[in-house]
Amino acid sequence: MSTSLSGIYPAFLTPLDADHRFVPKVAESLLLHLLSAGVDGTYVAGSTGEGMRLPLRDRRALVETLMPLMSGKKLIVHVGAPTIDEAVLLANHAAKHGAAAISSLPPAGDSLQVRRFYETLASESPLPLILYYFPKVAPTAFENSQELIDICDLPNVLGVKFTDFNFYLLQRLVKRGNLLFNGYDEALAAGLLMGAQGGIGSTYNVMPQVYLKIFHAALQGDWETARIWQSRANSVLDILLKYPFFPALRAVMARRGFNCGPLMSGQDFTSSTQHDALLDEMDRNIPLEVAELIQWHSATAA
Ligand code: MN9
Repeated sequence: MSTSLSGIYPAFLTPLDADHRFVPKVAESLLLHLLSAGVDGTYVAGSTGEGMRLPLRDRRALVETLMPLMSGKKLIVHVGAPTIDEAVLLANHAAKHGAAAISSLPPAGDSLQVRRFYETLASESPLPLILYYFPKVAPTAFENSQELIDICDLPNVLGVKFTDFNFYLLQRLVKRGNLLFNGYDEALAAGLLMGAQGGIGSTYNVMPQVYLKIFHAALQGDWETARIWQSRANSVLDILLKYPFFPALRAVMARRGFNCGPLMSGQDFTSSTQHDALLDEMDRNIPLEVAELIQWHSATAA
């Protein structure tokens, strides 16, 4: 039912200037870079893209900027917002501009409010809805897995962006016919092994080619190759996760030529020393195979 949206989707970083204004030019060049690496599309304005913190105007501008460049690849738009009305508005906007699907984090509140929110969004959205299961960030959204399964059964719910390590639950959802996107980059290979049809991740911005290797190996049932590339990806994640994570992502992308600016949240390194230490550690410890594949050039190399 749902394989047309399978594949590798970077959780797009929203480029901002020093005044937190959206910078379309950088967004365009980042998108073209990711598409030329071979990704299947991109997922915008989610947790990585800080959709919930962006003004609606910029969330619309993001879609309008990227959509004309997608050349057949899929745009998934996170429309999660403080009110259901805003989410529905964004869903309609995404549909009007040719996005492939919408997605939303659960709203704050108890599981009844979550069900009502998803019910309304699914029924009012012209585009299919991808739920966002992220218990670490929304621990009270579902009281048990049955509640998640029941929402998956609603009309117009296509699948789940699954950011958790409970692969048993992931597989149960796959078996019911839902499209599952693995959410933790650290475990893409494991998610694919258990039946996920793709992945959405923040560090796909940094090394899309590595996640594509994992995905293509998995498609061929070559789990040994998938495991090896996952292990290499995780050596990079080991570095990034030692630092404030979203600032680290932005620093690494800036080094790659995509200056995404500050975060809406204001989160930053504790000092410029910490920033420099991250890049230095990347230069020293990024696995050779990854450096070669993504063309990571160390600052000190000739
Ligand atoms: O769901 C992402 N989650 C967030 C996707 O960004 C909050 C992941 O890609 C993680 O950032 C990544 C690092 O833990 O796996």
